[in-house]
This record gives sequence, C-alpha cells and structure tokens, in this order.
Amino acid sequence: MGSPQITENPTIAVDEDEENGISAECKELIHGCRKEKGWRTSFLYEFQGFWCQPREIDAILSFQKHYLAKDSDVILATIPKSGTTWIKSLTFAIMNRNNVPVSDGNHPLLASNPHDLVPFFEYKLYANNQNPNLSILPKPRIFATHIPFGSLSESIKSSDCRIVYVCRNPLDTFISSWHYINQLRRESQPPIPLEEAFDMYCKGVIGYGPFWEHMLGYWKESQERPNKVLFMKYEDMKEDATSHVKMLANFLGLPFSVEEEKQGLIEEIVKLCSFKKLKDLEVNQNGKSIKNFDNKHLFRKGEVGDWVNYLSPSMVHQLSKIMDEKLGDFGLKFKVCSTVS
Ligand code: PAP
Repeated sequence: MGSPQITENPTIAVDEDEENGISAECKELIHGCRKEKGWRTSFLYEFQGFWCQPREIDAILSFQKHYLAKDSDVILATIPKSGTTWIKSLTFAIMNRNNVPVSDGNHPLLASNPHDLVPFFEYKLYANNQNPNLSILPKPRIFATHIPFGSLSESIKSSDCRIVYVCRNPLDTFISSWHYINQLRRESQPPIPLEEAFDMYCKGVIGYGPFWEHMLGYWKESQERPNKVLFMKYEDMKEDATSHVKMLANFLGLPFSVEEEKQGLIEEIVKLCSFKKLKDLEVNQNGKSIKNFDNKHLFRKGEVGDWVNYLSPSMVHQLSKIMDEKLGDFGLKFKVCSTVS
C-alpha cells in the first residue's frame, strides 16, 4: 500500500556539484537559460518560465516525456514550504482509510515520513531514473510535485486525474523557506542573510517561483475546472482542519459516510496528521527522506504569521504590495494576519 519501492540514489542526491550526473540534454539546455544566484546551490536557472536547479530540471524533463496519468491518480501540488508534508499526510490517511484503520497502532504515518509515502515526481520517481516503472504502484496512486501547472505533463491535463493544490501566505512561505534553506546549506556556506533572500524572493527568484506565477497557474485552473483542481490555503486549513478534510475527501471521490462521521473519523485523521503528532514521531525526529535530508527540518513551527518575528514593516509593505499587484486582480488574497504572539 502507498509506499512505493522506488528509491532515489542518495549518493547522487546529496552531491552538491550542480551539473554532476545530469544528462547531456539537460546540460545543453541550461547553458542557454538565464541564471541567477541560487539560495542553496550556486545558480538557479530559468526553465520553462520558472526557477530551478539543474538536477530538478533533468528530472522534470524525464517526467514530462514519460509520465502517463491514470484517471484515478491524485497529484498534490505546492510551491515548497506551503504545506506539502501536511497535505501528503492528510491525503494518504483519507485515501487509505479502508486499507489501514486510522487508529491502527501500525499506521504507516507513524513509522514513515509523509514524503516516503507520497513520492515527488522530481525528487524521487524521476530523479536518476528516466522512466521508472510506476505500474508497480498500487491504485489509486498519490504523487506530489512542485512543478508549476503549465509544465505538468500533457497527460495530466488531458486525463481525469485530480490535482490538489495547497498554497500559503507568501510572508510565511518566505520565512519558512529561509529557515529551511539555511538548515540545508553546507557547513562551509554561511547562512543566507534575510535581506538578501528577501530581495531574491520579491524578484521571483526562488525554487519553482515566481510564487505568484505558481499560485496563479493552479488558481486559474481551479476556477475553470473545479472538479479537476482543488485549491486550498494553509491558513484556512489551520483555522478549520475538519471541514477541509471533509472537503478533500469529497473532492477525491471518497466522501465520509454518516457512520464514519459519527465515529469521529475526520477528527482522528486531523489528529494523526497534526503538526505536533507528526513532529514528535521518531521517524520525523531522527529520520531522513527527501534527497536524504533530515526530516526534523520539515517540522519547524507550523504556525500562521511567524513572519511578524522576522520582517520589518517596510518588508511587509513591499511583499504585500507585490501580492496585491500580482494576485489581487485574480481574486487571490491572503489575510496579512498573525496568530503568533
Ligand atoms: P516541503 O515543500 O519542503 O515539503 P512543506 O511541508 O511544504 O515543505 O513546508 C514545511 C512547513 O509546513 C513548515 O512550516 P514552518 O517553517 O512555518 O514551521 C512546517 O512546520 C509546516 N508543517 C509540516 N507539517 C505540518 C503539519 N502537519 N501541520 C501544519 N504545518 C506543518
């Protein structure tokens, strides 16, 4: 169930030399791309309109060539640090509830990080493997990606598979990304100063960014095809996780029965996937998942509004203005609020 037996190559994954091991096609391609200083690696390249590292581009090229969506597939899409780990755990628990009871003491989420149960196309399945055999995965298959909507494979767009997109207030996503990247930088690399990272973020230079393009791609599709793309916000999920779990199950075509609701199954799923529950698990304190990085860095604070502790009023003004200018006309708004004291 769920956890695919497809592994990435950790020796290559932890190799920081950006062009080492990538295909000749990718090497040639990136040499023609605009590049900017990266957050963690030396450079980010502008590929198909978004910023990416060479190894990610290589995997995305393979994914675009080879992935064939099935109508029953579910794809979880996010820009990094928007709630990927959380939506993976919730979707996994909802979709597998008939195979493994949520209350089972051996539930996979208690022993595995959500990233190991729901694989990324670009970090796991197509990383170092041009054409993995995805037919060995049990149905329904759940995948995840940070790839913008416009660069998803054609078969995703033309099939009836479902996409769940989670986005988060950019003020918080920025702070979460800044903390995470500083954890991942090598010992020889000093932390990236907040101001420098902020300038890059505001210019759109962040993995899979600009953030506004990423959000709008999925937002517009969710408006045009609400049965295809469910658009959720991290802040709304934090405010009322129960109703979002219910909405998610409905969207996935697996609504909770009256009996399940009476038994309190939705609340059980919310609890199993809560920040506190996942953070305290041994696998998430001491294990490693994506690209062989420590799981513990995926669970920092899990709050709304931590940006108040880091951003100056002028930074808040600048980023709020960008959000307003880029997203406002499309009706995509975030409350600039903080619940952190
Ligand atoms: P990824 O894109 O690299 O997988 P992602 O899971 O999207 O990362 O983002 C991590 C953020 O989600 C962290 O936010 P913070 O830095 O502001 O604390 C992390 O704490 C938060 N997070 C992880 N798991 C949960 C959860 N179960 N509920 C709520 N927030 C969570």
